[in-house]
Amino acid sequence: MKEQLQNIEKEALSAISDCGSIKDLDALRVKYLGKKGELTAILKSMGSLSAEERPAMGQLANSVRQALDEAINAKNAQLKAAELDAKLSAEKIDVTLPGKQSLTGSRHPLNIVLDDLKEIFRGMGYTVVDGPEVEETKYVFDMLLTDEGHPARDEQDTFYITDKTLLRTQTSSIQIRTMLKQAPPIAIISPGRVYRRDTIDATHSPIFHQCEGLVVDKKITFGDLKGTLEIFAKRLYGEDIKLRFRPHHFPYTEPSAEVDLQCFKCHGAGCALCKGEGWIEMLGSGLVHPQVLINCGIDPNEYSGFAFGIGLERIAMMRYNIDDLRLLYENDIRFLSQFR
Ligand code: 2NM
Repeated sequence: MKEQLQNIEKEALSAISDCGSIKDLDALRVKYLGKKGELTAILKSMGSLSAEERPAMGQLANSVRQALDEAINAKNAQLKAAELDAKLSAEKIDVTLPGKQSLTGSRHPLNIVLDDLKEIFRGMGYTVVDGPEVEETKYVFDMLLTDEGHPARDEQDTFYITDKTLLRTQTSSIQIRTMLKQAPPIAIISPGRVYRRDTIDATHSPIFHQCEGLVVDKKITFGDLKGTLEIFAKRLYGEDIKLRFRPHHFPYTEPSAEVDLQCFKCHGAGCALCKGEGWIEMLGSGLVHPQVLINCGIDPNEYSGFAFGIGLERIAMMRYNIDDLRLLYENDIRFLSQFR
C-alpha cells in the first residue's frame, strides 16, 4: 500500500506539473482527490490493515493528499496568472494611438440663415408660426385679393392638388390663418417651404424657402415697416448696410415696396455680385391692404399692419457667396461640411 501511495503521488505530481489548463487541472483534482478518486479509494481500504500498520499508513496517505492538494492549488494559481497575462496582452490598448474621429453633422446653410432670422425677430417680440404646405386656394389667393385670372394663379405655374387645394406658393396663408384666429396686436414671422412651377437652374427651383412677417396693431405706419426692416438688415449684415425702398405692386399690400440692400461687396459702386447695380434686391413688403384686414375680420379703421416676405435661398447665397442654388439641395457632404 505504501508503494501504491508513493506511485500515486509521483504520477499525480507529474500530471499536475504537466497540466496546461484549469479545466484539465480540475479533472485531475477529481481523479485523485474526488469522492471516487484514487487516493480516496486507498483511504477507504485502510480498514483492512492491521492496527500497527494503520497509523503510519494513515499519516502517509494524509501527507500525500496534502502534497497533491498543495500542488494543485499552486498550479491553479499559476494557470490563473498565465490566463490573466494572456488576456491582458490580448486586450492591450495603446493609449498613444490617435483617436477615431466621430462624424458630427452641421447645420444646413438655409437653417443657419433661418435660425438667424428667427433670433432677430424673436428679439423684437415676434412669434414664429407654422402652417400647412398643402393649402386651400382661399388662404393662398382669394383672401389675399389675388383674383381668378391673376398670373400667380396660373395652373401652369402652380401645383394644384384639386380645384381648391394646392402646394402653397407663399407662406402668406399662415398670416391669413393667424389673423382669422387671433385678435391684434399680432407680430409673427412664418418661415416655410413654398412651391412654384419653375425649371431648375442656377437661380430657380420649384421648391424654395420663404420667411414672411406680419405686424398688425393700432397706428402701424410705413415708418414702422422701414424701421423694422432696417434693424433686421443691420442685425443680419452689419451696422453700415444701407436700404433702398422701391415702389412695387403686390395685390395684398398698399402701398407696396421692394427693398434693396446696398451691395456689401462694392458698397454701391457696382460689381459682379450686384451686376453693376450697386444694389441687391432683398425682399418684398408693404402695408397690409385694408380689404385683407376686412377679409380676416379686422377693422381697418382701428388697425393697420405691415407685411414682408424674404427668400431664404437668396440670403444664404449672398452671405456664403454660393453661385448655384442647386448646391443647397444636393446634400453633397463636401459642400455642407463647409458650414461647420
Ligand atoms: C410679401 C411681400 C409683401 C405679405 C402680406 C401678407 C398678408 F397676409 F398680411 F397680407 N402676408 N405676407 C407680403 C407682403 C408678402 O412677400 C414677398
